[in-house]
Amino acid sequence: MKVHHAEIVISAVSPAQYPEGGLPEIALSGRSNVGKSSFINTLIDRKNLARTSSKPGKTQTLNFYLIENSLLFVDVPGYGYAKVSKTERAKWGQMIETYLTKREQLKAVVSLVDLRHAPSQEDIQMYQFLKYYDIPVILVATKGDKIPRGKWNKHESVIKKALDFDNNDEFIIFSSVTKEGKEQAWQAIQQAIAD
Ligand SMILES: Nc1nc2c(ncn2[C@@H]2O[C@H](COP(=O)(O)OP(=O)(O)OP(=O)(O)O)[C@@H](O)[C@H]2O)c(=O)[nH]1
Ligand SMILES: [Mg+2]
Repeated sequence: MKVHHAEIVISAVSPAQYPEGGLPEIALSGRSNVGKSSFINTLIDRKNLARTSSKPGKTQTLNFYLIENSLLFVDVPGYGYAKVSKTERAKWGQMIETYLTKREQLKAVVSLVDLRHAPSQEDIQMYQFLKYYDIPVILVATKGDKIPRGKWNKHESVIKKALDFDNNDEFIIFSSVTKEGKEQAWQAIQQAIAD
């Protein structure tokens, strides 16, 4: 898909600020630094609309990006950032849980993990949480450019096994550097919106 128009609508801290209009939403979840913002930028062909940084834990709000006036990407703050206080972590958990379980126009969650590593405990929890609530998941394994192609299958197996992956879900190896998996990701997103 070629994106001509993309803009940030709001950085929300509470449900009252979520955009109205009922457009379908696709949320991005994953540990801090896994590449959520880079994924959005790659899909919409922008360098830095969704802010990326070398500083993990930077995205602290739910950031809604309007794409082609037809759908919204919701950049969710990353988990697993050590330097966050317990209180902040609990607040974060509440905000995400409310959004993920109550938002009617949420069509799917793109759950990102790092292709290089076995999933963390939090990655596993997030995936199982989404399965429990029957929220459609698109699993995206990022930073594919950092692993030689010949080893992709092995890494994919490790991730699937740890997550107890449901083979009905989409699994996409992705790279924001080479754009690997970009078209597959768009297809999965459009499918999720159509369902
Ligand atoms: N080599 C490589 N680097 C990547 C890829 N995706 C992201 N990165 C790098 O990883 C770092 C973190 O990327 P972000 O997109 O900011 O990660 P995030 O998940 O949005 O992080 P938070 O907002 O802190 O939760 C940046 O330095 C990116 O350039 C990828 O596919 N390949
Ligand atoms: Mg980010």
